[in-house]
Amino acid sequence: MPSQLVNEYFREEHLPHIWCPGCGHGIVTRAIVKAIDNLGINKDDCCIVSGIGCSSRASGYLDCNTLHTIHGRALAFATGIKLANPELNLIVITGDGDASAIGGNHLIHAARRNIDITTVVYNNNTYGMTGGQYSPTTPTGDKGTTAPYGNIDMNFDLCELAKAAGATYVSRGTIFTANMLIKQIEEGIKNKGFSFIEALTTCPTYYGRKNNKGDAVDMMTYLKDHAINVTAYDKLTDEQKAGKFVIGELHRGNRAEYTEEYQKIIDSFSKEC
Ligand SMILES: Cc1ncc(C[n+]2csc(CCOP(=O)(O)OP(=O)(O)O)c2C)c(N)n1
Ligand code: SF4
Repeated sequence: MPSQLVNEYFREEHLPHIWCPGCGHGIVTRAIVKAIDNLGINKDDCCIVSGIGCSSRASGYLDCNTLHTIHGRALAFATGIKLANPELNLIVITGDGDASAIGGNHLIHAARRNIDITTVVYNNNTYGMTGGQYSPTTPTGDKGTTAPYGNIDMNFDLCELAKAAGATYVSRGTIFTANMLIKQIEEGIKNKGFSFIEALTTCPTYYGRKNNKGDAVDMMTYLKDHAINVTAYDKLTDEQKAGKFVIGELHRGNRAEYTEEYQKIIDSFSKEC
């Protein structure tokens, strides 16, 4: 990352970061910083809120208004901040466990309300921070410390979940397609409503090691070889889609945004008084 971006957006006194060599979380964090910078948003007009996990540590490194909250609750905190100060650009940083296990209900309801928050899920298919337990996005059959014989649960498609719950911008990117990920986060920030970006990332230390995925480079190569852009993906047969996953912009909706609807109620009372 250019030193100008590091100087401007990172709290150098909080570095070095805790991430393992080869962890993909730094690439996602860089994409968020680049998106804010490209959009020309003043960092003091941004509020970054995270839960708990390796990914959620990112909020502490960034020199915006930041809150490192409790496991699964980042969206609940972010909702309160956004309602109190609708002018702020709210960005939530969360892991797949944080967002879709303990925080699953908050995710569903933030999407349902279409509140103007951009959520970036660092999906490494595992609970990294606590040692590689399986999460709701661990593929069926894959191993975790809590699934030593293979996970028998069906894994969530987080983008389908966000879309069904009411998000008005949904996209999936990877740490390999880093420039595309920056653009996706930019689009998410620009969308006036709930934006959901699933960033597929890597945990070589736990998920990779437990599932014989090779080293960090092998895991990135896997993302490169199996990701197909949505325009090409839609033309494939079901057989051709097997083993691949779709990336790109997956959904856009057009609904009233929550803080604006809330403001209308406040305004109607002030007229009465
Ligand atoms: C209420 C509560 N339950 C459990 C934990 C333990 N815990 C901390 S981080 C974490 C999982 C984080 O996984 P994920 O959100 O996928 O992020 P990653 O570490 O993989 O980036 C868990 C279970 C906690 N801190 N608080
Ligand atoms: S444990 Fe996994 S997710 Fe956590 S820093 Fe290490 S590689 Fe990244």
